[in-house]
Amino acid sequence: MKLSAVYALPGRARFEYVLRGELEEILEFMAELGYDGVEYNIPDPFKLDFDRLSDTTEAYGLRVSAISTGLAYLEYGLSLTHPDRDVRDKAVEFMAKYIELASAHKSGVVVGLIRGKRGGRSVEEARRLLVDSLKRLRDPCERHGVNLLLEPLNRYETDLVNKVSEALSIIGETGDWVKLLFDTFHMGIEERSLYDAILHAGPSIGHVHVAENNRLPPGMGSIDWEKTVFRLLRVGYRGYLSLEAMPEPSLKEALKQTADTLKPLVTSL
Ligand SMILES: [Mn+2]
Repeated sequence: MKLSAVYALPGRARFEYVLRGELEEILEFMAELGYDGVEYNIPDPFKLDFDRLSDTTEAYGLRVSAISTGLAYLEYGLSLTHPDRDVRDKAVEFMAKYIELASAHKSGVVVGLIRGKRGGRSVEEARRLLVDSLKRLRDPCERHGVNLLLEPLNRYETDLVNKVSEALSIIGETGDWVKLLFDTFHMGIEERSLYDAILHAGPSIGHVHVAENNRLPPGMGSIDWEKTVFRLLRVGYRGYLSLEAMPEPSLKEALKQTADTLKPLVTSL
């Protein structure tokens, strides 16, 4: 397994659980701590010199671990289940562009907040729109060798796909080019047991976000990380553990705390 952290590219939307700041300074520090990759949360994939971003990342010996898309939802209100067909089309267009960018490092593209919310509609209706929009992305995914990463989120952030079982049922309809993104913070809220939920998700897990039960960096809460990592290994997961937590007590300490907690586990087990 490899270590990564989510970095948000500049934008207007507030999203507290990511790294922000001078990119090269952060990349240099991550490289020193033994991180392997960085996950970029990109507000607008059309307004970005991704080649340059990718070159800068590689210059520090890091890879792009994933591309996350929550800022496109927060800044532009784009969602794959929006009641307005034009907005859904725009969201699909954004996703296709993210997929193209992700092809450079064969990293997955996250379907988190951009899935949208039910907002008074039936589960069936919102779920059908989600499956339809995801299916429209199958071609670009296959063409670029990229997976989508469907992330169950806790009930306070969305009312559409909160649990592992719900994500697995969607994946059952789309096919396994859609993988499950397992976020330890969200699953600690939604599942009876975070650790058993890893076994339930099994080989569908395509990416992992790490944060404590209190959304602080690993080592500053009550999650048993040895058990978490062991369970992930048991289901055959070999991908990234990507930090998505409140950068406290400071950004650098959050990165160090995470590396100190997880690096010994991923290298020894
Ligand atoms: Mn997450």
